[in-house]
Amino acid sequence: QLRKNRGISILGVPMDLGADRRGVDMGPSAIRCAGLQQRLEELGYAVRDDGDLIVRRAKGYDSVPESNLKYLYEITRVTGELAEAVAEMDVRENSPLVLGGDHSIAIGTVSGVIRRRSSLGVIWYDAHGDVNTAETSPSGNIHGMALAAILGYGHPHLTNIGGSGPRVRPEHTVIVGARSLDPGEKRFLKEKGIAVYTMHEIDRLGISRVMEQAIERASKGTDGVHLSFDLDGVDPDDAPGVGTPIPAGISLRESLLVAELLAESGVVTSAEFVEVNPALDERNKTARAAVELIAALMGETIL
Ligand code: HAR
Ligand code: MN
Ligand code: MN
Ligand code: MN
Repeated sequence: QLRKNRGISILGVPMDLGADRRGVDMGPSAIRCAGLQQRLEELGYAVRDDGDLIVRRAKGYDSVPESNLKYLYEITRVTGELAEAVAEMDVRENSPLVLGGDHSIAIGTVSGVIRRRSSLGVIWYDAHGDVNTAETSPSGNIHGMALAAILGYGHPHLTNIGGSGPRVRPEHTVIVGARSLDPGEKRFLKEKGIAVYTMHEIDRLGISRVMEQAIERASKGTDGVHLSFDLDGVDPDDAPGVGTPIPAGISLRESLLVAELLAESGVVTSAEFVEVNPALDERNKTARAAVELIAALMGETIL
């Protein structure tokens, strides 16, 4: 649990290669600038900032021949390192809090977390599904393939990062906030029976009931839940600093309730906040939203 008797280890992954658009590499720095560490210390946590991993700036697309997987080798290397670093954090009894970077880093975070647990649930908070493979991806951008890789689908380079085999089972995987899914992703999600709470379900049921169901599904029969929070799940009016904004999203207000409900449930054991792009932001608004969300997730309440 993300409890006050545990420490928090922050690790930044300044990578934008999976998004193939400059800017998200500045995400960790922007979130730190927005006052993350102090905020968590005020909540009573022992916070350790492990700094950033090193990401090499590529000259061109490095990939296997005949593949549309952009920057496959460097992404594989960095996420492999991330898996090791995260596994090490758990050894020290610290809850991992990873700052992205583009969403491809989730492959590394989850692969590191799973080493210490027999089974993990994942809540994937995102406007997108990120369940493409090389075959279905319209872009070749690996951030759109991260959840598929975690579930064991995709190019072997991606599915074998920091381990092998599926890291998470479809019945323990929940997507919240989806509103932009490619045709191949829709097929994949239906075929695997993954719970997807799109904006339609959120509007019909309300975010509170959606989260009740999401928490139940991700935590039942698992010994931990990972929150993979893509800031583009939040409505672009509240979080404009993201690479692929999709309108009609979850408000910051509802998103804060999501974080508070997760804190109340006590099931979350690790988290990452990704896709903050300061180059597209308005006065660091999106990074500041990320800090608000992280504080709520860690137990901050209004009263
Ligand atoms: N589905 C599209 C693709 O695969 C776009 C998804 C990427 N955007 C993200 N990921 N930020 O959540 O290219
Ligand atoms: Mn994503
Ligand atoms: Mn997204
Ligand atoms: Mn189960």
